[in-house]
Amino acid sequence: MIKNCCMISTWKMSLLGMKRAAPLLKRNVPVHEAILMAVKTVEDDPAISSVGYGGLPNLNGEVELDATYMNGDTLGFGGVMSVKNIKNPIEVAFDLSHYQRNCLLSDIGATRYAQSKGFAFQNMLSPESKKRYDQTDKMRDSEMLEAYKEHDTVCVIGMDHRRSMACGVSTSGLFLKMPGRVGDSPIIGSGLYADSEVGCAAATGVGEDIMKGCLSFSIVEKMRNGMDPQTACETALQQHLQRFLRCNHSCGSISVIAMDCYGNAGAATTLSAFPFVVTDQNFSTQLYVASNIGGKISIFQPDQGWLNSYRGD
Ligand code: SD4
Repeated sequence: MIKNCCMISTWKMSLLGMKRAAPLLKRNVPVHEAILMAVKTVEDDPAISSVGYGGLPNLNGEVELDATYMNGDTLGFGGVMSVKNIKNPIEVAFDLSHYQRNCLLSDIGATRYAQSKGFAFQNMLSPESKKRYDQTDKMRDSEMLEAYKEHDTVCVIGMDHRRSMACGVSTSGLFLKMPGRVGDSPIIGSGLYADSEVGCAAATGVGEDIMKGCLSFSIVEKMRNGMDPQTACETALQQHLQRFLRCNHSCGSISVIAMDCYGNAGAATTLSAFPFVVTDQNFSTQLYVASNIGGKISIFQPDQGWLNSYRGD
């Protein structure tokens, strides 16, 4: 378990955004500002091929995005699903989290809402994402779709000086997904859950398999019942995998992160390497790796040799 944290996020690709968000928390801004900064930095980076601009195209060659925000004080949440040209879906999700009704919008309804509120639009298909689409065989078995190798959805959990907690998630979902397919990321309880009285959890990987266990809610409930975040992440994932085994169903890759309201953080994964980022209460931001070898999870800080050999984002 990692102690004295104020933010945790998925994948190495979130490092720059987390480094930009840390000084905001140091200046005692509300937690949403730090989360939006971290997620938007990932959404705007064309080199990151699984979130926002330059994300992974669907079967029709369009970048179709999902994003959610959950406020742990009010349990308010907002999300957009299957949106195509919204520049920063996380901003729209945050905006929607202020409403009690009509807060999870899809496709054309979400687009019209974003237009009416003046959010920025752009074509999210970068030259690189188009090239990746053009060069990939589209005839693969859709039942075999996996999370993109070594990078995926950005999930950011934060806690501010008032101990308000929140979580933001943004993704382009599975590469070559069916148009209209929605994964776990915009679904509270599955892709994320936030409760400032307890803590937050978030998930990345194959959304259909994450949703079958409502994994983020499952982790938060385990923390509510007294487990520390590391044990809660490992136990929820392990119980979920055992359940898959009992129905002879293979489970896609899944990684989870969590932080409790005391600033303790944890992570678990089905992968041999799942990098994640932690900002501590001195506002120093560090990369960690969760590793699953034969069902045993270890957490370590990677050295230069590990970083040199890591091929993911
Ligand atoms: C989803 N968990 O849509 C997300 C992200 C993902 O490859 O699958 N990325 O299922």
